[in-house]
Amino acid sequence: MSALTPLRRLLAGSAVATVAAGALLVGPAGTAPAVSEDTSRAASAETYSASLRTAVRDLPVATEVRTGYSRDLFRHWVDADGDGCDARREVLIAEAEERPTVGSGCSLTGGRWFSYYDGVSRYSASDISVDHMVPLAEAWDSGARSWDSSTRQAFANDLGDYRSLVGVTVSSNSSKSDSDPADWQPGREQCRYVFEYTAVKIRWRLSVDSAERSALISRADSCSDRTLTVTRAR
Ligand SMILES: [Ca+2]
Ligand SMILES: [Ca+2]
Repeated sequence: MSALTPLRRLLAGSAVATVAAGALLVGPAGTAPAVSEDTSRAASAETYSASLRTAVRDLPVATEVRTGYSRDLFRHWVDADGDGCDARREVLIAEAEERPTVGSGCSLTGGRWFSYYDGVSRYSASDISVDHMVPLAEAWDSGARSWDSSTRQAFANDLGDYRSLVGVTVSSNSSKSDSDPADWQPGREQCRYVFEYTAVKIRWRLSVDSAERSALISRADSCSDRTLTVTRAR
């Protein structure tokens, strides 16, 4: 993934982020927000910042409950900004290392993507899955079961933080399935994975189970202790 990707993701998702997260530090074009910006919304956005090792220890611990879960309870791949491209395609376009041609109905032709879970490139959008960093079922277990449907939809289509949705190979996405980091971590870049996973849990105020907490701490303690900053979505 190129170094520009987070900025490109931020810009691509800016309209959604303004609605879902309530605030951005910069305007859609990277400019300072206008003075007239809705200050009540801006004031409601809370930013969390801590070192990775502190952040994993800050995650609230709770018993997880799968009862009642259905993937259908998270409406996903919506086109929130109405530009014809659903959230999945927005991510594919934003993360492409070589931009695909975008045709009618947001069909994607060509392009190149790098899947950091397994370190391989793919040259067709159909070979890339857009993974929910925190799987939908894991989110349900760890807090989303008490959310309303619009919050679950915002989570499942979150373009407001580049870490929430990630384009990876179909095979690595299916090997991950609904697992949390106690049961699955990618074959490479485990530090990046734990950093991004923790950021998404914090962004959505999700809890962890005790095995998950242990796995996150164990991994984080072997990683560079860089600062994790995240804007809360709720
Ligand atoms: Ca769209
Ligand atoms: Ca878990």
